[in-house]
Formats: sequence, C-alpha cells, structure tokens
Amino acid sequence: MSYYQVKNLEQYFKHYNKSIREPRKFWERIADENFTWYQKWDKVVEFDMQEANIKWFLNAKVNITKNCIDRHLAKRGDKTAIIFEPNNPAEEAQHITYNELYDRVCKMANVLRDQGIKKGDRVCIYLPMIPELAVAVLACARIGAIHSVVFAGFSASAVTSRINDSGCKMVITSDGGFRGNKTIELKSIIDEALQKCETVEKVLVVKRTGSEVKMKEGRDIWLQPLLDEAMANNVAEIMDAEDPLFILYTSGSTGKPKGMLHTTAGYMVYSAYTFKNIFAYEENDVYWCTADIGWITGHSYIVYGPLLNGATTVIFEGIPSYPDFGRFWEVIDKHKVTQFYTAPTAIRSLAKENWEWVDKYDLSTLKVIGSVGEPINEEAWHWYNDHVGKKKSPIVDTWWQTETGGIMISPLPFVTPTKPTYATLPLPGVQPVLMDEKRNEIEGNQVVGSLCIKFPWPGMARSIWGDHQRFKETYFSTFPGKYFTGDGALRDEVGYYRITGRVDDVVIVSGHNLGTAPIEDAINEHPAVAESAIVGFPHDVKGNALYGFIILKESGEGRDRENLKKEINEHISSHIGPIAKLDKIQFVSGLPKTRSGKIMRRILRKIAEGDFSNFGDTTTLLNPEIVEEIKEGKL
Ligand code: 7RM
Repeated sequence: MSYYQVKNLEQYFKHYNKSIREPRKFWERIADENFTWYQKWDKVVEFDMQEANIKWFLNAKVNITKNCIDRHLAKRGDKTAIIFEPNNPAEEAQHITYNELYDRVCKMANVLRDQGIKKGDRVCIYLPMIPELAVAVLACARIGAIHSVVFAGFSASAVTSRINDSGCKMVITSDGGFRGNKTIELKSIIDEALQKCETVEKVLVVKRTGSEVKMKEGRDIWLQPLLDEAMANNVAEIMDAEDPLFILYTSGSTGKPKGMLHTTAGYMVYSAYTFKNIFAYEENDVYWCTADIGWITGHSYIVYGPLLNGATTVIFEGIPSYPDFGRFWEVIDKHKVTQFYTAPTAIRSLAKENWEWVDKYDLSTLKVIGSVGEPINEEAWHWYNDHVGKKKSPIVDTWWQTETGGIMISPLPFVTPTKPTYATLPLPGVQPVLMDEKRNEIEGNQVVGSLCIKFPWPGMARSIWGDHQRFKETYFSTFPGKYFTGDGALRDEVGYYRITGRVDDVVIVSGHNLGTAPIEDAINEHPAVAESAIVGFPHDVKGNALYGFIILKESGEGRDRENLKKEINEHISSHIGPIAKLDKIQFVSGLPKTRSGKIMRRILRKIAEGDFSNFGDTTTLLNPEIVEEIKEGKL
C-alpha cells in the first residue's frame, strides 16, 4: 500500500509541486496501488469545468465494499472494525470484527435484494448512531443501491422533502434512538413523513429502544427476523467508476436542500487517501470521529475512509454532555483512542465547563486531534491544544465540504507546523486559488479572496440530484472554469490558508468589506462572551451596519449590559478597527444552529432587518425555539 506519505515540510512541497504538475499520474498511482478493481480505467480523468462535467477513472469497475471489507478478511478478519459505544455508559460497548462486519453487511444486502431493491434504486436511511447505520450504508453500496442518509434529528417535513426529491423506494429506520436522557421516536416521524411520499414501498425497522411503534401492514417490516433468515454471503454488484454511490443533502442559500451526488471510484480513492494521510493512521490505532453518519464527515471519516484503510473506527451513539461533561474524555480513555476528530462547536461547549472534566481522564493515547465544520476560533484552538492535545498531539484543522467529498486543506500531522485558526496547506493533488472581485486569480501571499479550486479532484461531487443546471450555476459559474467553494480565505506570508467564513457572510459597511468571522473572533476573546454572530442590516448612511447577537458566559450574566456593550465595541475597535464597531448588540441565550453546529445567518439577517415573515424551513435547526426568543428580544 502506498499513499506517498511525506515525512517533513520540504518533502511535502516537493511532492505537492509534482502532484500539481502531473495530477493524472499522481491520482493514478494512488488508485492503482491501494485498491482492488474488477477492471482498471481507460483514462484517469475527463472534465469540462465550464459545463461541470467531471469523470474519474473512466470505465473502471469496482465495488467499494469489497475494498472496505472483503479484501481485509485474510489479514484482518479478527481485527475490530467498529467499536460501538452506546449512549448509556452502563450498556456494554460492542466490538465488531471485520469478519462479523462482512456477515452483517452481506445479510443486510441480501435482505435489501429480497425486498426488491436493485442497483440504482434510492434508499433513505434514517437511523440513530448504531452499528446498523453503517451496515445499512455498506449494504446499499454492496448491491449498488444509492443511499441517502438523512440525519435522525431532522423533522418529518425535512424527511419528506428529501425522500421525494430523490424518489426513494425504501426507508430503513428504527423504533427510536437514545440521545442523552431522551428517547427519540424515529418510527413515528417516518410515519408522518411518509403520509406525503408516493415512492416508498417498504420500511425496514431496526429494534433499538423497544418503544411501541405502529407497523403498517404490507409496508413496514421488522428487520431482525429477515436478517436471521438471510445468508451471510453476497456477491457484490460490479459498479462502474461513475455509478452513483450516494446522495447527501446539504442546505443551500434558498430553502430547497441540494442533493449532492457522489460517485463510486473517485470518492473511494479520495476518502481513503485523505483519511490515511491526515490522521496518520497506523495499523493498531483506534480512531474516533464524533460526527453523525448523517453528515458528510460521518460518511467519509467514520465509515468509508477508515474501513477502506482497515482501521478500527468508533461509533458513538450519545452526546458530549451525557451523563456528564466528561463523556468524550472518558470514552477516549476507555477505548484508548489514538485519533480524535470533532467540531469547534463541541469544543467550545466543553471549554465552557470546568477543565477538570478533561484532566481527570487519561488521554495519553492520543496522537492526532482534529477539527471540522467551521472556523475554529483562537480561544477554542488553544483550549483544545492545551487540555486535549496536551501540546503534543497536533491539531488538524481540516477544511472541506459536503461537495468536496473529503478534506482539501489541512495540516499533515508531524509534517506541517500548525498555526491557530489556520487550515494551513492544501493536500497534494488539491489546487486552491484565491479570486478577486474582477474574477482574476490573486497571486502571491498575504492576500484575501474567494476560495476556488482550479483542477478537479476525485472526491468532488458530480452533480445535484435531478438538477445539473443548479450544480453548474452554484459552483462553476461565479468564476467560470473553476469550482467556487462559497468560502472566503486569506493566504498568509508563508502560503498558509485561513478560511474566514462564507463569502455571503461579508458585510459592506461604508464601502469597507468586512468579513463577519474575524469580528466574531475578536468579540469572543472578551472574557464575558461565550459566542457571537454578526450580520449586516440596512443603514441610511453606511449602506449596511453591523448587528451582533451575543451569548454571555455565566460569569458575564451579572454584568451591567450597557457597560458590556461599550467594552465589546472598544475591544473590536482595538482589534479590528472602529469601522467594525457594532451598531446594535442583542444579548441572547442561544443562536439558531444547524445540527452540525453552523449558525443559520439567513435567519439572523432577517431578524436584524426586522423582517419576521417567512424564515424558510426552521425544522432542520437544532434549536428552533430560539428563533422566537430572539425575535421577541429584538431591539
Ligand atoms: C465538512 C463540512 C462546509 C462548510 C465550508 C466552510 C465550513 C468546514 C471548516 C470550515 C473553516 C474549517 N461540510 N467549514 N470546515 N470553515 N474551517 N476547518 O463541514 O458541507 O457541512 O460544510 O463548513 O464554510 O464551506 S459541510
């Protein structure tokens, strides 16, 4: 196996430059040396970045599950593939070996086929974070069905629109799920969702909580009895490199979610290669990513990336605060986790608590710790570095998107010196560029611009399900011929990238372009502030002015609000400049967030503008109730 691992920065640059000069050769070698194929490609890549048509490994034939499971059996059959850590710490953890995973995936694949699912059919998976979720994903891939995992925190209406958009024939769900001290009634959400779905013929139900559920005659079937009857052998479907592997919905700037379409071979090569290099995975490591499989992070870095590398991957059913704020650290200690990958929002919420929750556990097994999902602010970075990494495990601040399929910009541990808040350097084979408003590429360092990628990479999404035109317009039209990420970034004096946030989060105040992320960073440094979100609102003189929604720390709650506002603005003045001062400050108890921790600025913008009509679909929010509260408290 070879993924061209580099040992130091000098080697990285040499290797990087080569990968850019000869990208076809670069990706071809990785594809050639690390996977089993039924048949290899005729051509490495074919693309038209104007029309948004991209193909990798043309005419190659492969099945991703043969690469995730079957090929490991000879050497790693008894190795643990999945460690399942249940929500309740008193429930015993499960260790599922590669042999057992093979049996379970084959049985599930046979059940799906028996129930009429064929190659190309769409299957909606709506499950909690239990092993069956990974098994269901792999079983779909095994028979060539296209999985569409919908995060099990989404409401019935969000499920309905996703099922209908892709015309799913089947839903795989469970009676319920455990989350902290709550039980979530997943099956009844599906029942409600399906009232408005025409295409679903069968619903397979996993038993997890034992909650009572209604089973609709002729449609709903308990899964376990079917599995008990199924054979533990299954001939994998031979897939073309460009056959769809999955659809995953991501929110767009309009209300309608985009079903990002990923295909087989390119995604396989990219998720495997990035996993190995970014987490410096070694044979006996225990890797844990705390994301949900309902997000791209879970697809690429809980299921596919780790299993493609024959790794041991942890699936955690619970939440960071249950039964107490030490849970993450307890699990690391318990399973001797070596790589830990989480989100800034989780880090910030735990950093608010007493550090003794961390320090009482043994985290000495950790080698690499990661961050994903949003810019990690300086304070959170340091807390993570000091208390979790103990200043010895490098933080990989990994920048990527649902659309990119895998990590694009990130330090390589022990190779790239880390720098707080910087995602640092592109991976070999990845060509980021910064663009100015005139659509010219900005050369050199110490510059800011819109982040684009100028050459295709194997993991990129190929389309939006059912709407290629939208795919082309959203990602390939703003800067013709380039993939536009929607993010802004700066490149520092040594060429390190710092993602400054979505470009749509830029507010023009009196003609100055102000990114909201650096202002939020500055505010968050104020000792009384826990978190903040800045948006623009129309202003007679300045064109736009800044409106800050600010959450205080417990220690800040008792302070005089007017004094605090003054202090916060003085702080902004001295850190960024008086131009960035906030016209309005509203203290709030929470911010509207997506389930993966991203602030829904669209909603805050409307509130700041005083437009309380039509917030779009707020049921996908983690905390929809906060919208009312903020509306009521509006200045
Ligand atoms: C993996 C994931 C994508 C958006 C992306 C950025 C933001 C993600 C970072 C980040 C700064 C990071 N996929 N983002 N990672 N911003 N630093 N390390 O999150 O499709 O759900 O979101 O998330 O704005 O465009 S996603």
